[in-house]
This record gives sequence, C-alpha cells and structure tokens, in this order.
Amino acid sequence: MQQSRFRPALLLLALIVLLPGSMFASSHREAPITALDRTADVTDWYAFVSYDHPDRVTMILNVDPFLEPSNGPNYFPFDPNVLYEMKVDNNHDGIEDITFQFRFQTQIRQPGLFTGFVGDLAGIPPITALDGPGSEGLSLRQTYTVSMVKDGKTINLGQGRTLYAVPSNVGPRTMPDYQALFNQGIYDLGNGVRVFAGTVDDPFFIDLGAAFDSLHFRMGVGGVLSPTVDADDHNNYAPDAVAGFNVNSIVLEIPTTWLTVDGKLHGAGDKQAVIGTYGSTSRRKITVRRSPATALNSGSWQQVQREGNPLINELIIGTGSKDRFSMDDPKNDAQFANFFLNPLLATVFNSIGISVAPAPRTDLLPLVTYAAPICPGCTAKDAGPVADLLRLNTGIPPTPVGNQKRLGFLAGDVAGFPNGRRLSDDVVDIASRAVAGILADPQKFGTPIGDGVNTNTEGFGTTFPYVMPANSGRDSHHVGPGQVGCSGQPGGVCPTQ
Ligand SMILES: [Ca+2]
Ligand SMILES: [Ca+2]
Ligand SMILES: [Ca+2]
Repeated sequence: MQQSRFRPALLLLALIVLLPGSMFASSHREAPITALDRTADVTDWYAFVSYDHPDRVTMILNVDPFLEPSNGPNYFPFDPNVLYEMKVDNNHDGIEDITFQFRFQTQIRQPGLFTGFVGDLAGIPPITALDGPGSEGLSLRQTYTVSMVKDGKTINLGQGRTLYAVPSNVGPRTMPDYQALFNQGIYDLGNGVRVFAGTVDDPFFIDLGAAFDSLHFRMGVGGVLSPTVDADDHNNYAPDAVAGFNVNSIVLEIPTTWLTVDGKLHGAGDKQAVIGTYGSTSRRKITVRRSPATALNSGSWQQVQREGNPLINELIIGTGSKDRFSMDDPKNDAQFANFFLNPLLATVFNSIGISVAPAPRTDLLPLVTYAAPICPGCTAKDAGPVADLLRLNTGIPPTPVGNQKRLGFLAGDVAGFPNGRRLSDDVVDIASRAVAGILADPQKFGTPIGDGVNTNTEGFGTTFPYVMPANSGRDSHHVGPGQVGCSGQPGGVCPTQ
C-alpha cells in the first residue's frame, strides 16, 4: 500500500503552492469573481433519481455560501437580480435542451419594522405561516417563479400559484415551529413536479480548517483514511467546517420523461437514459445604481458561474482560468481539456508518494464526456464534446436510503457520484481518489484519500426536498474541534490533535 509513504503535511503544502484558491470548499468562494459576488456564487449542484420516485429526477442548486444563521436583521434572501438556472442536455452535444429558470421577487410588508422578521412581539403574532394569518411578522418575504424553456417555448410551471421562499430560521420565539414553515415551502405543482426554495442547512461537509492549516489533519487521518474510518458512512472523525452554516437552496423534482430526448423512460444500458446537467447563475450586463430608487438592470444575461461536476473548478482548473471557466458554456470546455487530461493535482499526489495513473488521463473522460461506466450504451461516436456536465443515468434505479454509500460509485453504489450526485455523496474523498486514478485501476491507484469528515453534521432528508431545515439563529453554533457534536469519537468529541 501507499499509505506508509504518504505524508499529509507535504500534500497540503504542495496544494497551496501549486493550486491557490479554495479548492477544497466544494464551490464555496472558489473563483475570483464569485468570491466578490456572494449571491451569485453556486456552492453545489446535485442531480439524482428521486429516492421514492424512480421515474423522476431531483435537481438541487445551492448558492450563497457560509450563511451565519444569526446574521440579522436582513438574513439572506435570494437575489432578485440573479437568474438561477438548471440546464439539461439530452442529445449529448453538450448544449442544454431544457432549461429551468427561477426568478425571485422581494416584498417588504412592514416597512416600519427594524428587522425583516418579528414574532411574538409588539402585538405581532409568531410567524407560523408563509402567507395569511400567522405571516404578519414575515416582513421581508420572497416569492418566486419557475419556468421551463424547451423547444423555444417558455412554460410557467407555477400554474398561477404564488410560490414563497422559506426564510432563514430566526429562532424559536419568532418562528416557534420552523419545520412547519419549511413544509409549507414544499409545493406540488401537479404532473409529478415539486419545487422548494429557501434557506436551509448547507449539506456540504469538509474539514476546511485542517485542510488550510497546511494539511494539519486530526489523528493523522487526513490524508489517507484507516480502513475503519473509510468504512464508516455515519460518523465524522474530524469537524465539519460547514456545520451550523446555512445556504440558499432551490430544489426541483421533474418527471424523467420531461428530460429524456424522446420523452420516454429508458433502461440503464440505453444511451438515451443518460442526461448531462448543470446549474448556473447569471446577471444582466448593465446595472445602473440610482439610490434611493432601486437599481436598474438591462442588457443581455451574462453567466456569472456554473457547476456540473463538483470540485472541477476547484481541483482541476488553474486559478488563472477559473473565471473564464465560470463564465463560459460547457460545450466550449475543450479549451480546458488539458486540465482534465493531465490534472496538476495528480502530479502533486504523485510527488508525495501516492501512485497516480499516467497522463493522458483518459480514465477521467467519463466525467466530461458521455462514456461508460455512466453511459454503458454510448459508443465512441456518442461521447460528445469535452463538457463539464454532471451526467446522470436515469435508468439506474435509486439505492434505498439505508443502503447508500458515501463513496457512491466507488463503493458499488452506482446510483451515486459520479453517476449524478446525491447530498450524501462524499465528493471530497471521491474526487480526490478519482484524480489519483481509482477509475483507471482501483488496485494500483486506489489509495483511500479523505479528510475524515464522512457525513453532514445535520444529516440528510430522505425524501423531497432532501435538504434539512435551516439552522436556528438564536441557537446558532458551529461544531469545532473538541466540541460535542463532532461525532465518531468517545464521548462524541473530536480530538484537537
Ligand atoms: Ca443538447
Ligand atoms: Ca451542514
Ligand atoms: Ca470526506
């Protein structure tokens, strides 16, 4: 095994020198422009076959990273000036055929209030509803629209209903039953379509603090996991740096037949079962600020960021190209092919003693083209252009919740990343191993690289919308080293050494 020769401290040092930027933070603040444009920052993109509806696909677009739950008075509304989109390619040319668009509108219903949310105070009842009685204290309220663009037509999927985004969880006095508010934000739009938008617990998990203290991992488990830690899908052996933070989430469930090229369901062996997906944010090219009037936005839309596969922009794309990558379309990703086919990170891994597959890394092509094992029905001529799309074989049935593996495809749970991506998929560990070459040869290049954070501290939902309700502002806390809640250790405490 390579384990004895692996030296974690050297790994992080090498990563910092060679790959400046927050490459470990999923897509939290990873590119220069989005580090400055918080609300347009795509943190994570997920697409998977719905656990309880094998004939539907769920897509989740998370934006706006590291939302501190107690940060009033305005908390974290969606940005009415941003166009949020979910895109699906179904004929394997790397160009979207179906787009779902989300736009948000903000109301200030009680302009005399000092904060966006008040309940059980000054004669205002607790906030127990998103609309009508019980919603009086919900001063800052957002509605949104969801549309499908297909064959040149735009269809409003809301069917005349008013859709409300679920606000941040202020605390138990203002919002005594936050779960009920969360549930009210789940909309069944008929025809197998469900939608949710709101502030939620960030489902992403990682030991960010150790990673950036020059790979100062805890218990020595950071670089290469012991068999015990690697086999544990339910406990963390290092603190989850995103624990206790919220994120803004848009979740959409759509019948698979709406997404496939011919409008039919297909078996896993049929290439028409496979779709390519990504999420993006865009802004109008021109903004005129004219306070006290609201800003005036005009011009065409300019994409600010996109995400297909997790960690591509972080782990693979060089910092000098990150903004270009964010703003361009997947169909043009051939310009980044050298990053994919000879990733610098693999060289880094190799420099500290981990065996890596030799370049050109054709084993990574299934992540950026249509190919086996995600698309076993695809021949070489079906590969399409190099494009960073999260590919999903809709013919592979969902794995029951109790049987899902954090290592997804690598652990034989073929309904997980890189076949689509579920919330519980440990993409930090999977992507690191993929870069080393586990897809090429799990025996020669299968070092169990990982950070010791194996799951989301707050857990996962088992049905739509799969995300967990936002963490409470009044009870805001984050799980730090040595604190209770950093699970997996005796007494429920993570070690600090
Ligand atoms: Ca297409
Ligand atoms: Ca979390
Ligand atoms: Ca991990």
